[in-house]
Amino acid sequence: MSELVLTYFPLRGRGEPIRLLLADNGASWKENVVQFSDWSEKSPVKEKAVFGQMPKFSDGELDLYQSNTILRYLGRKFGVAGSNDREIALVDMVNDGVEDLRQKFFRFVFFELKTEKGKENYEKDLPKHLKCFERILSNNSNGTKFTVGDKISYADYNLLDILHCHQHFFPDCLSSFPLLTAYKERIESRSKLSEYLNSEQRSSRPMFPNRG
Ligand code: GSN
Repeated sequence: MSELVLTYFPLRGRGEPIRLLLADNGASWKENVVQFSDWSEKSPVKEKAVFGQMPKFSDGELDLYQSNTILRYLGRKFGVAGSNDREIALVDMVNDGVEDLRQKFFRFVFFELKTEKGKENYEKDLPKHLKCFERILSNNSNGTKFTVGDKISYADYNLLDILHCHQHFFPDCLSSFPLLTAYKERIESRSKLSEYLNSEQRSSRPMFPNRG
């Protein structure tokens, strides 16, 4: 297998769902860490980036940007992108739903979190979004498996990460969602994933710059 390299800031951020996928599927990858001080309009790594942003993921000669493109690529590479046309479409749909929530979450972290009122409003609105994922789970084997079908998919790694992000700020946010709570615990206890989640490299990587 060719060398897999994730180029990103020293953060979980948009790199983390990719790492969860790689870890759970037993892949070895290299971390190419770009420090914030080395990132500017003039830096070669930014100039070369197709959209001027990271993460970048390299599989041998192939360089990919856009975190969801990378997830879909790795999903296909490791056989975790849905098993037929129906599942492939549903996995894509769930992943787009996670992306919508991630964008709301970024706005929260970078703007709304600055005021008590902003934080309160976000917390009040959050169950409306989490409920959508609870319902997705209940519609697939009564919530006993994954978001789609019988097998984990790249959308599940992305969802697990966005749940972690929310629990960081709102530790009880899943308390009224029994299926999401059990789903999260089930995924976290998968052996390779649990090894990664408990690793030093993971716990030493902050979720966001200067925000813990
Ligand atoms: O999903 C993606 O990879 C893109 N749609 C967004 C990538 C992105 O926003 N990258 C940020 C870091 S992660 N998030 O906040 C980034 O490279 N920021 C530095 C910059 O100069 O824009």
